[in-house]
Amino acid sequence: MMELSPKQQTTSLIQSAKKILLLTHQNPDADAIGSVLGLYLALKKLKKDVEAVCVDPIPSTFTFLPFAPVVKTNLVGNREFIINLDCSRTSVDKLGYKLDDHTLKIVVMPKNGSFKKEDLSLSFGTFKFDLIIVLDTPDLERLGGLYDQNADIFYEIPVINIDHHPTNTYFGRVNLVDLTATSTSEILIAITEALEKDVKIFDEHIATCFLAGITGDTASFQNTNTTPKSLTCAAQLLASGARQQEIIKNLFKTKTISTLRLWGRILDKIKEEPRYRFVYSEVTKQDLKEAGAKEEEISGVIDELLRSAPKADLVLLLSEREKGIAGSLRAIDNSVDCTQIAQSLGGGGHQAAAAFLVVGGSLENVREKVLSKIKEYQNKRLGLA
Ligand SMILES: [Mn+2]
Repeated sequence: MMELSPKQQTTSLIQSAKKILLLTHQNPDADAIGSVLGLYLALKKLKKDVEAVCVDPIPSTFTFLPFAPVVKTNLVGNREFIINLDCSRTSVDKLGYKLDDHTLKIVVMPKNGSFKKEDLSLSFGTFKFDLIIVLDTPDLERLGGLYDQNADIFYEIPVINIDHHPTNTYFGRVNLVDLTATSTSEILIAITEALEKDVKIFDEHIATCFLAGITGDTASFQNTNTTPKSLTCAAQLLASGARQQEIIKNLFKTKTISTLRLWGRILDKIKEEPRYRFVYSEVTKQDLKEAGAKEEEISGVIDELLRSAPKADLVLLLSEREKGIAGSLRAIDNSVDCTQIAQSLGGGGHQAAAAFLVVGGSLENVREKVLSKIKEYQNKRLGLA
């Protein structure tokens, strides 16, 4: 028998599963949310029990997506814990429980004789889920603690890993990783079609979710990762009723006053490194506070404005976050590989767009380190020195 391809394995695992858990990465982007919601809706049409979890709440830019509130921020009660009491020698007269500080005391009164410690045993019930699908997530750490807190379910339940990041670690039992796809949403179109046998699945909501993912990851078909296939996929989604204008409006055209204020600050701080052909800017916690903006409002500025900097091969945006100093890199010139710089700083991503997070260290220190990494990279690439 021929071995099944990852795509065939994915559809057959989905077909036989009853309760499916969908997960995506922390700090979710349009593709993370679009792929989770699109697949959630598709699986619902197949009458599956589905839960969707992302540790961070959906940024307000994406809450227009259909059924956005179904995505929860935590995973609760994935397995029963069972306390067994052997009653073959002693029978139970009364049973009660009380909560004593943080200890649950289960109180059993025997009918005759007494219970022994050996009569007691502990076990686990079955898992609430029989399949986990991780979307748009290069490694399990990017689930932001969901893996650490629930490691047992990742060992016992089959995991399907669907992604397009070149840094993917192939952590799944099935790994449907397509580096040529613009987005995870694009990969899911073929999966949804394969599942669409007896039941019609595609509708305007699912098409809208997947098109939002493709639109987000290609910056509305501007990025160098835009392929003929992605345009064909987008055409197909539009034909299925995807609400493209609504996507564009929410992803790119709707800005709150706080976002505009914040972007003003970032644009005001642009610095040029003409010799090394890059521009950069930064945003501090103070900027956020004074603009009345949230961390999630930072991200769009690099794609929408900084990338238009002339005579630059790449752009960098540093931001002071709760967790550390975050950096985003974008290639303006096709031959720049942002992953190389991001990886040297502990991050990852794609050729055209990559990111990293430096924990510990002031903005000044991190800036100095990052700038020297970029200069080193450009030195080699352009043969300066
Ligand atoms: Mn993606």
